[in-house]
Amino acid sequence: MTLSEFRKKKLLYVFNAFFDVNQSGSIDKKDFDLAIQRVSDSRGWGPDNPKSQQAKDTLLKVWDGLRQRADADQDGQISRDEWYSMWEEYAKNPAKALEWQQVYMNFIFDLEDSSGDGSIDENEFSHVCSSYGVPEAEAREAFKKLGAGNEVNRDNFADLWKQYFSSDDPNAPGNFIFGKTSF
Ligand SMILES: [Ca+2]
Ligand SMILES: [Ca+2]
Repeated sequence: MTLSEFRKKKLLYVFNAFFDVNQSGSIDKKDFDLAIQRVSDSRGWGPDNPKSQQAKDTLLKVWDGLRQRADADQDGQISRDEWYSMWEEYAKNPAKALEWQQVYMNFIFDLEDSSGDGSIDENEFSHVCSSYGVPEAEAREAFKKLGAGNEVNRDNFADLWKQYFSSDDPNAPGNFIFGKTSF
């Protein structure tokens, strides 16, 4: 299954908005250092806060897993093409996601579930999506398009996540899981 242009656009959005934080055109350790800082700042966690340390451990684990799997030419950078081919592999069998992909999905879920009650509501969702650059009104519309009602629990989230990264259907509800309504 080759990567459609539509799926490439979705993958590129996540690459740019969530991973290539310093907008250098590739993903490396520096992006993760910035991401860790950004998450702690947005939550108001000081460096001594255990949650800050936890976010750091999680994101460094993600970077390690990503680098080991995706950095085909081993130059310490994940290029766009390396990113695409990794997700192309994922889409062949989303049920067998790599460990870092699961860790990252749970990290984003926990980030959005700021009240920690095990589900994400529209306010929590739009708050996090807009911190990654999506206009709030668009994120609110995206939340409705997820078709999950008022709350998205972790199981729904996992199903929608799989659709985002593997579906070519422009109407799949999972396309909206990062708050974008069009690509
Ligand atoms: Ca970068
Ligand atoms: Ca590389």
